[in-house]
Amino acid sequence: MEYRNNGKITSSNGGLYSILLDNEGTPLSGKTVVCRARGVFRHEKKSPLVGDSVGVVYDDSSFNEDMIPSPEGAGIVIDSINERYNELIRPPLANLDLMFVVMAAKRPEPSLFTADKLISICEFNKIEPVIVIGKSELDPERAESLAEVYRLAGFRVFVLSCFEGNGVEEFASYVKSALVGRTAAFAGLSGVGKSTLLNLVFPELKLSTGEVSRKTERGRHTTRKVELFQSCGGFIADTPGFSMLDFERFDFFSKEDLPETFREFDDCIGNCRYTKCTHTKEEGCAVLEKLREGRIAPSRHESFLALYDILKQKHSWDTK
Ligand SMILES: Nc1nc2c(ncn2[C@@H]2O[C@H](COP(=O)(O)OP(=O)(O)OP(=O)(O)O)[C@@H](O)[C@H]2O)c(=O)[nH]1
Ligand SMILES: [Mg+2]
Ligand SMILES: [Zn+2]
Repeated sequence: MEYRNNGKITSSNGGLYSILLDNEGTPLSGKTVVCRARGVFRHEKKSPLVGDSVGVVYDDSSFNEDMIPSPEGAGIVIDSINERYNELIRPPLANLDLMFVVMAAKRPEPSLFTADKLISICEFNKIEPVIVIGKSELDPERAESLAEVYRLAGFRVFVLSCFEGNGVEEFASYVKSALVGRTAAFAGLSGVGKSTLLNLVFPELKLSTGEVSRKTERGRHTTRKVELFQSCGGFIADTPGFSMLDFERFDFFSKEDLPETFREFDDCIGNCRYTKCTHTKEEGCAVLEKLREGRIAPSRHESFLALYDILKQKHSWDTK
């Protein structure tokens, strides 16, 4: 007999996907199966992503008499991918609602540009960014000044230290309530402490954590793959930390879309002297005025300029 069941992809490994099947009353409902996708997805260049909601087809040969699914997915296949409401290239995830953008006060040195780029990508994709400044005990003043940059822009910000524990409880209760019915991910540079923090909030995960090199002060890419865990009525993902380099290499949206991904520009848009104002250097620009008044953090506007430059070049390649 053939069965059809929907589910969510929680991890992928060399073309094999782990899928948590929804409760739909088929023999394997509620269980995690491992399987491949139909070849047609390869031709369509639309491979399944972690976070995808998919339709799975299987038959009686796919499980034994104890209802244990076949480990390598014999007889089970991903038959359809439901429409995504968003998808990210890095971290590779679909259908994300919430992103914890994690930075360390120190070790590794925070990269505001990387954080701001990640935030813009989230905003463009309607993913709510929440800012986490970790390792605060290493430099409490720096942690506070970073937090101020993002509070000023209107984000929810948590300052915490996994080592000393301050701020962790408040963060844990926020995560647990925010997760209900949603999918969230932790992202940031390698070594900022994403897996360490996830282990504190969800001790049952027992994720591996790594060191930060003393010499380069960079993380060692301990987390190697994106994996979703079910908790508090939702899903949470740990992701591999990126290095600054690999994060710079992909393009995202057009420069015309950039201003709306800076939420502190919202009340300025439409109030500039020129309707085609780029908010980079024009006279009578409402964004630049708000910046001068100290109501936009200088680092945020610098990131805007840097992203604008990248997107401008992208446009000239596209039209060549
Ligand atoms: N000083 C200090 N170190 C911390 C804190 N939290 C985590 N660390 C350390 O930072 C290092 C990196 O932590 P991980 O949790 O592996 O970092 P990650 O962001 O998951 O790194 P990747 O998996 O490589 O992306 C480890 O040595 C942790 O012990 C903290 O609050 N303070
Ligand atoms: Mg990790
Ligand atoms: Zn302007």
